Amino acid sequence: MSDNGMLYFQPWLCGPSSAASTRPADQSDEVKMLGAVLISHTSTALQRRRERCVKMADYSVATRISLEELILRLYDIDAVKFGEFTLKSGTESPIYIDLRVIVSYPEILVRVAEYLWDAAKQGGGKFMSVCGVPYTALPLATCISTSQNLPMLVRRKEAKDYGTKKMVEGHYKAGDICLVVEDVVTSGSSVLETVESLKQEGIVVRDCVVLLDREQGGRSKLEMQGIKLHSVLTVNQILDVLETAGKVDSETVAKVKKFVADNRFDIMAMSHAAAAAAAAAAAAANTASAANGNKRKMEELAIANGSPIEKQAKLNKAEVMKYRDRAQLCSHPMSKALFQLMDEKKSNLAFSVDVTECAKALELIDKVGPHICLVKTHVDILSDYTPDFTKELQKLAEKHRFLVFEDRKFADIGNTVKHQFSGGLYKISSWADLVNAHSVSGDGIIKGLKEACNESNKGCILIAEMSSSGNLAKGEYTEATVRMAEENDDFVVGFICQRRLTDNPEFIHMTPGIQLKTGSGDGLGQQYLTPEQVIKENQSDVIIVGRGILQAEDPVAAAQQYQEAGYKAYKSLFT
Ligand code: 5BU
Repeated sequence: MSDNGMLYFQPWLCGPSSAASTRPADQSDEVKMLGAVLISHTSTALQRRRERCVKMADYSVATRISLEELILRLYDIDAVKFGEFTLKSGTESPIYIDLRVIVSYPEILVRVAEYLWDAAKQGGGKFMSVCGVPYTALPLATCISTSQNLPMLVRRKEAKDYGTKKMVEGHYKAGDICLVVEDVVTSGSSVLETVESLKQEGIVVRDCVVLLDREQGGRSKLEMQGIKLHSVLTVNQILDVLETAGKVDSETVAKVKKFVADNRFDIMAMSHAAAAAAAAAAAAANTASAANGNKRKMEELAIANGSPIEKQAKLNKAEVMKYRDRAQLCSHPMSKALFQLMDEKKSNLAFSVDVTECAKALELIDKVGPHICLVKTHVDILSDYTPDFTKELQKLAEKHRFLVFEDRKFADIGNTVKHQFSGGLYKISSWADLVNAHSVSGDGIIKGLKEACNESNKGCILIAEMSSSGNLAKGEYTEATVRMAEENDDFVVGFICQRRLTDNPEFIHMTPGIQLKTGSGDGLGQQYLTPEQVIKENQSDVIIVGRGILQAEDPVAAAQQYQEAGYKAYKSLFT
């Protein structure tokens, strides 16, 4: 398989080629492309094109090329170009990186894939599959798949109008962890489209690997969705290598470097000084004449210094989404159902039915049912509890359309909570849609609870913050709880918290300690905020109200008032 002294034999590309070449004629573009990658090293036309490529006399399967060499080869094949280009975003750019051509240069394709895999591995993640963002990254994902014996998934750009209508091809199961591969990341939106399709199938994505991060906001956007971006190259690295090799003049280098600096909106990478300068700029830019896009960028820059949660909370102000849109995004049936109910019933009110007799509880729930999206129970305070209570509760949940959340606050090790959740007197997992847990014991608690409900569609709410004075759930504890939720988002659907903690629209934020009139607590540590403070200022999603309704002269009228106040505060986010 040697040609002009070059060694083209690449065993990891040989195996499946015959299967790929026998695919039926109606194969999709993606599948055709994969087949083409696998058989491309046999094409004679390609052999001729290879002659344009830099000599690779020393090239062998075992030889790794340096990053510098890789950059030079990418330049030689016109994958990196200088001039005036309009990017997909509309931005004028003096540099254009287009890796579509590398399918014509299998040697380079394989080397790029090796670097991508190295970068992904350094992130420490374990993957059950790999998926390329269509189309340019498909062959890269194929190379990684075949060289690492890692199953590949193909995300369709459009659903087929016949057959399965699936957006993701390949064999997988919910909970599989997939590595997403991309050639160039600018804003991160193409990666997120692929992630969304995978998530809809229950596939978990925590890592994305990219050859080039253009450092224009993609990294932070992905991180906000819980996805870590691993990149092989930066634009500055490419410039340095090409300048040293005499491929570009210093004027072009200066122009491109300025472009990169001016368009750098990766908040995680911002320096203290730049952030301070941007804060001042943000204040100045906060005028009617400032274009919205610029204002948003300035806000991102201005918050680069706070704690991650402060940053997030401020960023989030610009990114509120309607319940209906969030329902569509949600992959977990419980969060989807809850957002749908909130939208349809125009209610973000959860009723905390903290009474001690079953009949009283059921009577109240039946009356306030039309005004609420959720009933929160403390089933262990009912002095006359029998399983009939939960049967009746479920009937009311159907009648009035609300979800049931048992505020059990599990806090033990996984094995114990597994029994507590499914067994004992209350058999909570058989009737509650949602249940909450403290994160203090580590994520074994999440796994234990998940096992207890046997893959049924129950959701877990993690307690990231509390409403009581002097509580310890803050700072690093809260941040670690958010990370724990992100890592277990197939079961954790949200938080008990005092404010919005993450920009991930699939997580639902629920806040207890709500009264229309605040000022005093209850003498036992409870602290109250108003619906407006919680929904409008703190951007939580659900208000949990107990005594504000229970102790009112007319609980139904009070529930209606809380419903209206909570929904009005939500609506005001969009005006
Ligand atoms: P209240 O009557 O609205 O104060 O009741 C609040 C309910 O929310 C009550 O059932 C508490 O157990 C529950 N709660 C809370 O108040 N604060 C918290 O941090 C958590 C739960 Br977690």
